[in-house]
Order: sequence, then C-alpha cells, then structure tokens
Amino acid sequence: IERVFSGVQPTGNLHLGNYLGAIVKFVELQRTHDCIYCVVDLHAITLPQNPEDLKASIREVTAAFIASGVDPRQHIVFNQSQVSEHAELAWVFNCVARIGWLNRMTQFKEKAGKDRENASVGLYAYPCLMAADILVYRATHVPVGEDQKQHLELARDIAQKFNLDFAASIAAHGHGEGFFPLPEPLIQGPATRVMSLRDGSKKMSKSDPSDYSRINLSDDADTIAQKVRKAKTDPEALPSEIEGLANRPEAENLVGIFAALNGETKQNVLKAFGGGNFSAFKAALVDLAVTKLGPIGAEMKRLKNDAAYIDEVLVDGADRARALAHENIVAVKDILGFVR
Ligand code: AQP
Repeated sequence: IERVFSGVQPTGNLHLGNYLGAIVKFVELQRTHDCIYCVVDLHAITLPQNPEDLKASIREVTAAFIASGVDPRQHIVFNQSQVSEHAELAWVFNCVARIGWLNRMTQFKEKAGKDRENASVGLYAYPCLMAADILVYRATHVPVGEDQKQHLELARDIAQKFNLDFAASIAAHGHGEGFFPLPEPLIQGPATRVMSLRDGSKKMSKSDPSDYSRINLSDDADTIAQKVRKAKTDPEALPSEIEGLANRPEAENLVGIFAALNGETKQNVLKAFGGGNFSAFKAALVDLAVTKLGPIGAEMKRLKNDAAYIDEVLVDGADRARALAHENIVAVKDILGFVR
C-alpha cells in the first residue's frame, strides 16, 4: 500500500505558499492514497509560542485542511502532540542520525539566525522528529513544498541507516528486507516554492513581518486585491515563452501562482497573457485568487465558530493515527531489543 503523510505547523498566518505547496496536493492525493495529515504542534514549539495563540492556530490549521477539501472521515487529520509515538520514534532517530547530517540542514541555519548558541535543541533536532512523523506510519509519499526537500532526504537517510544497522534483527523479527520504506517527496507543479510578493528572492513565509509579502488563507477579497495590486513586478511586458521569465523572479512567481490556482502550466498562462502588461494580468489574478480562495476563507471563518466540531475531528483522528503508529513503535522496540 502507498500511504501519504504530511504536516503543517500551527504557527499562524497560513498563506498561499502553504496552500499551493502542500494543502492542494493533500486534497488531490485523497483520491488515490490513504492519507494522514497532521498539525505538527510539537514542531511549533521549537520556537517560542504563546499557549493561547498555539491553541487557536492548531484549530485554524485543522479548519484550513477541512475548508480546502481534506476529508477527515475518509482520511486522518490530527495534532501531533496527541500521538506520543511520534516523540518516541524521534528519540530513536536522534540516536540513528549523525550530528554531521544535521549540521548540513539549511533551515536550521536560517531559523537559528546569528545567535545559534541560543537556539533550542529541538530546532536542531527538528528533522529527526519530521522523519519520525513520516516513518512512524511507514508512509511512502510526502507532499511538501520545495523548502522541505533537504529534510525529506534526511528522512530517507535515517530510514536507510536504521534498516542497515538493524538488518539482522529486522529479518529475525520477520520484516524481510527493511523495516522502513524510503519515503518519496512529492514536489510537483508550478508553485512548489511560492515567493514573497514584496521580494522575489525570498520565499513567502508565515514569519515575514510584512503582511503584504503574503496572501493569507483568511484574507478577504479586498485584501487579496490590494496585495496583488501592490505586488512587486518589473517594467517589462510579460513574455510569451517560459524562457522569458528567466531572471525575472517576481514575474515568474505571479505566473506560477496563476498557473497553480488555475490547474494549468506556466506556458499556458503565458499563452494567454504574454505580450500584455502587468495590470491586466494582475486583474485576472485577483479574480482567480478571490474565486479560489474566497470560499476557503469563508469556510474557515465558519469553522472558527465551531471549535467543538474541530476538536472532535482531532480526537477521532488521533485515535486512528495512534492505532497505526502504536503497531509500528512496538515493532521498532522489538527490533532494538527493548524488553517488553
Ligand atoms: N513559500 C512556500 N511555497 C511553497 N510551499 C511552501 N511551504 C511553506 N512555505 C512555502 C510548504 O507548506 C508546508 C507547511 O509548512 P510549515 O508550516 O511546516 O512550515 P514552514 O515551511 O516553516 O512555513 P513558513 O511559512 O515558511 O513559516 P516560517 O515563516 O516559520 O518559515 C510545507 O510542506 C512547506 O514546504
């Protein structure tokens, strides 16, 4: 069986990058795979969080999944902290991964900033927890944005090293070749790395201090329109061929966003808008973004007033996730030689 796992951090300001890079794929994959979608609250606390805000964010991400079309009955939606097997396997992986591997992680360097000595140990070990999130379900496919590629490669390295280090015990316990699959990243489509609307060299991010850098899933139509109109562009007309987007990061970003929202290729977008100026293209992009995101924002708002339903989804999802994770963690403990 092919099983999908992915997660989103409840750290506020869910944006178009999270949506196009990850959540849209979550919805598509439901048709062909068993899917597990997680609100990764244990990851969130690698940086300081206010407990009340965290609680609201966990419910907001859950609402965003559901409002976007994730079906929490057919598939599994839950928050990470409620299935302790994630943290248990993460410890095992802390002992499998090498310090040299983690030292190469660029996200740690970016998020820790200059004062690295003061970063939390959790921020450093984040990729081991992420590997555990995926592998505690022995998931095979992981839809993520481009920025998570390096962490996914690390997860594969950890799975492979575990399988090799414990090969004899894995075989003795009847698991054949290897216990963990090597999970494959699914990074596809025209918007795997959505950039800031203010600066085409920076990724769109929750933590950017400028709200004009991103379109939030909770933005209303007027706000979306304003942000798109103010988005940075260059003075040239849009090219008719994809090659013409080279070295024009802002133009390429907006074309990619349009293509992803409309489920088409960048080339197709350029066929329609190439040769024209940005104002006509931006007007069409506003219409498209409002049409696609408006209903999601409205449904998120409605679900915000129904915390009881959201919490019920999370409890039910955690129960089902735990049952799957538990079986695997028991097998891992046997493989490691822990006495029951
Ligand atoms: N700009 C982006 N373009 C495409 N995909 C993106 N993702 C995030 N930003 C973009 C994808 O969204 C999923 C969830 O991300 P996350 O919440 O786990 O954490 P993040 O990558 O740290 O998100 P941000 O917005 O970038 O937060 P900050 O500001 O804290 O750094 C992932 O699949 C991610 O790839």
